[in-house]
Amino acid sequence: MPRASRPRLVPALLLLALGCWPLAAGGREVGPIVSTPNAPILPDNGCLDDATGTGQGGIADVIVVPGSQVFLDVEVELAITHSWRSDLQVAVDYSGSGTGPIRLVNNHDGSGDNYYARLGSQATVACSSPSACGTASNCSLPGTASWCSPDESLAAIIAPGSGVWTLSVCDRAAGDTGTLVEWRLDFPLLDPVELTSFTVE
Ligand SMILES: [Ca+2]
Ligand SMILES: [Ca+2]
Repeated sequence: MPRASRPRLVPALLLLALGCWPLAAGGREVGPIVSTPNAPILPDNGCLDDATGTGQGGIADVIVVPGSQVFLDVEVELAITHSWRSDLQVAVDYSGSGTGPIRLVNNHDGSGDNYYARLGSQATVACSSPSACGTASNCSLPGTASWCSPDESLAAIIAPGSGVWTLSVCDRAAGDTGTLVEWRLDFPLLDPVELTSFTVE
């Protein structure tokens, strides 16, 4: 799967200043860390007027990343079956950040089935785009997940890593339902960190 590459100096320097460093190095990727709840997204039309799309009123599932790991980036992969994709509202919340829930998906496409996508801040195509999950023909089959950017950027999480990650999914309209089959966290490495010369006094 293609990846845009771009050094992110500011987070790297921030991590240095905090005395931490991503455990992974040398071009590897950490993950995926997988949860397979295989749970129905209940209830139908159950977002409880959740206009912000943070999954309120649906189901929640948790991944706990152990240890004291800190990374530069995070991606969330979704495997959801549904008979009317635009019913879905999805958000992720990380205990280690002060951002609150980050809205990943809200009202993408119309009647298209299912939602298979890998959501990352480095992707240049929005998941709501017709070339990603915005048409009935894309984003619908296992193993063909689009790599695309969510509604709100995961880059808001400055130092993703260890802690509790909660995915919330709800269904915002009556008539069709679905199931959260699986979701994954990935901590991809960006380009090798480029450090320009600087002095510490
Ligand atoms: Ca449909
Ligand atoms: Ca529905």
